[in-house]
Amino acid sequence: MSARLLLGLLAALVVGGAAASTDIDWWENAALYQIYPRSFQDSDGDGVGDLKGITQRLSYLKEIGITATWLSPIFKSPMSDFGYDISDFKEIDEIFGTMADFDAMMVEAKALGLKIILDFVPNHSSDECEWFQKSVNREDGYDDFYVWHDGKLNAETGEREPPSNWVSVFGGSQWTWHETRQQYFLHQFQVKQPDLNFSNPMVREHMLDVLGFWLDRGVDGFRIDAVPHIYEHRNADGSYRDEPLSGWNSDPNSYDYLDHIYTKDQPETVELMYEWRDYLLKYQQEHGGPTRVLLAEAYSPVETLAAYFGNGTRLGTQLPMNFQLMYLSGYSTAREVVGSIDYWMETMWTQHQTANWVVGNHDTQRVANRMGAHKVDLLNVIVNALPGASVTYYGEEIGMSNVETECTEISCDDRDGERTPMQWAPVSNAGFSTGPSTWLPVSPDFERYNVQTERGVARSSLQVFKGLQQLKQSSAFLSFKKKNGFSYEAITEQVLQIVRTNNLNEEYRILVNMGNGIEIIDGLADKVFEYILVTAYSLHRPGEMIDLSRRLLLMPYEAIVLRWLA
Ligand SMILES: *[C@@H]1O[C@H](CO)[C@@H](O)[C@H](O)[C@H]1NC(C)=O
Ligand SMILES: *[C@@H]1O[C@H](CO)[C@@H](O)[C@H](O)[C@H]1NC(C)=O
Ligand SMILES: CC(=O)N[C@H]1CO[C@H](CO)[C@@H](O)[C@@H]1O
Ligand SMILES: [Ca+2]
Ligand SMILES: [Ca+2]
Repeated sequence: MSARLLLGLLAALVVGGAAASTDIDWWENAALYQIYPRSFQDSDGDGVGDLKGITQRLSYLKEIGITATWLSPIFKSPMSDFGYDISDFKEIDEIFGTMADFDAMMVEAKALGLKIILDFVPNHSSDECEWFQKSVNREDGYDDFYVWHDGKLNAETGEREPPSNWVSVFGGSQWTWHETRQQYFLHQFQVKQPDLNFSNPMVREHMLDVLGFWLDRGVDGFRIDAVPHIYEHRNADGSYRDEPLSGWNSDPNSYDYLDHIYTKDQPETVELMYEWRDYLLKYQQEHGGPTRVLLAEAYSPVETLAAYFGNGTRLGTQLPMNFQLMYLSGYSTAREVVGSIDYWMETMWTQHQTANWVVGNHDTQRVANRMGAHKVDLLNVIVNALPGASVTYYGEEIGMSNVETECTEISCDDRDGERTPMQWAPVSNAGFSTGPSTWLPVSPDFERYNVQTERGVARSSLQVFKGLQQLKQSSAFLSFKKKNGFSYEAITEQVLQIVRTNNLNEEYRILVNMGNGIEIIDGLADKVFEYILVTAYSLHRPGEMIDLSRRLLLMPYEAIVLRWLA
C-alpha cells in the first residue's frame, strides 16, 4: 500500500473519530506555526516579506496540516527591534502593506479555516510612539504612562546616577536619561523600547483597546511578548532597589550579571493575565465565534507559569509557552528528553491543563544548529506526538539551518541567522522574492532544503512533518487530559517511546532513537503493529508489519510510528 493511500485512510479515520472528541476546543490540539513576516514571502520584490506574501502562502500552511499561525509584529515601527518596537499599535507598518492587505489576509485565512494570532507587545512601545512623546512633554493623562525617575545623587561625587543597578536584556543600564523631561526612563530591552507603566489604569485601558481593535478585525487570539518583564518592583517611597549579583557572570553590562528578583515575574503579572483573559471572554460572549486564545511568552519556571492558567476563581492564558524542549542539546539522551517532558507534564496533570510544546523561535538557533541536522525530524516527531498544542517556527518543517550572516545597514543582530528567508523552491532567492536582493541572505543550502523539492521526496522532513500532522488530528491522539491514553518513557538510554491510544481499537507507538548507535529492543508489546511513518534513516517502509513481542531494531537517529488496529 502506498504511503499516500495510507494517509488517505488515516484521514478517513480522523473524520470518523472527530465526533467522539467534541470536548476538545480548537486551541487544545492546535498545530501552531510562527511566521516571521519579514522572512516568509515577499510579494513586491523589495526583499522584505509582507502581508500579501503571507496571504499567498496560507494554502501551504493548510497543505502541511497547520491549524493556526502566529505572526511576529506587523505594526507600525521604526524597526529598531524589527517590529518589537511599536510606534502605533493599531497600524500596519508600510513595509508589510496596508490595513486592506491585512483584511484580505484574514478573509483568506477564514476561507481556509486557519486561525490567526497576532503578537501583542505590551511591555514597551517605541520611543517614537505618540504616547511616549506625550509622556516626555508631561501631557495631561500621559505623565505617568512610562516609568520615569529623577535618579539618585551619589553622595561622594555629587553626580546624578540611575535609580538602580538594573541591566537591560540586551545589555547596558535599564535607565536612560531623557534630556527633554530631565528624568531617567526605564527600558528592559533597547533604549528605543521604553517600558510602559502597567500600574497606571490608563495604560491598561489603552492596551485593552488595542486588543479590541484587532479582535474586531477578526483575529483569534494573541501571543503576548515578554510577559515576565511587564512589572518592576518599586518601593513605597518610589525608589528602586538594586538587584543582587547572580554570581555566574562577571560582566556588569551583561543581563546575566544580576539575579532579576525585582524586574522579572513580579506578582502583579498574573493578575494582568486574568484581566486580559476576562476581556477576551467578554468579547466572545458579546460577539460569538471561536474561543479567543492567549499564548504567553515567558521564560519562567513551570511553577510560575502554573498561575498563568488561572487560580480556581479566575481564568488566565490558555497557553503559557513551554520552552523546555528548546533547552535540549545535541548530546541530550532520550532519558533527558523524558526529564524535560516530565517537568512540564506533571504540572499539566495536577492542574488539569493543556500542554504545549515549542521547538524554536526567532530568538533561538534553529534545531539543525542546536541539536544537529539529523535531529530535526526527531524533534518534529516528538512535539507533534505529544498531547496538546505544538508550535513550529517557520522553516523547521523543511529542516532549515541557521545562516552565517554579516552585519549590513539593514540588520546587525546576533539573531539574524535564524531569521533568513523561507526556502520555497530551488530557484532564485529560493522563491522568497523576485527582487535583486533580500534583507537577509538566503541560505546556501536552499537547493536541497526547500518546499518544492521536499514535496517530491518520500522521506523528506516535510513529508514526515505532514504525516505527523495528520496523526495529530486522529482520534487516538486526542485523548490527553489524563494519563489515560497517553504515556511516554525512555525504554533505553537513547530510545524514547510515546504511546497514544483511544483505549479501544487503535494504538500508536512512536519510537525515537536519539542516539548514534543501533538499538535492539526485545518484547516491547504483545501485538503486531504496522509501520505507518518512517524517517530518512529507517530501513523499513510504511505498510510493513512488525511483531513487537519479538525483536525491534532502530537505526541511529531513526524515528518511526507504528500502529495497531483491533
Ligand atoms: C504609574 O502610574 C500610577 C498612576 O496611575 C502612578 O501612581 C505611579 O507612580 C506610576 N508609576 C511609575 C513608576 O511612574
Ligand atoms: C485568584 O486571583 C484573584 C486575582 O488575583 C484573587 O482576587 C483571588 O482571590 C484568587 N483566588 C484564589 C482561589 O486564589
Ligand atoms: C521570543 C520573542 O518573541 N522574543 C522577543 C521578546 O521581546 C523582545 C523585545 O520586545 C524581542 O526582541 C524578542 O524578539
Ligand atoms: Ca515586500
Ligand atoms: Ca516592564
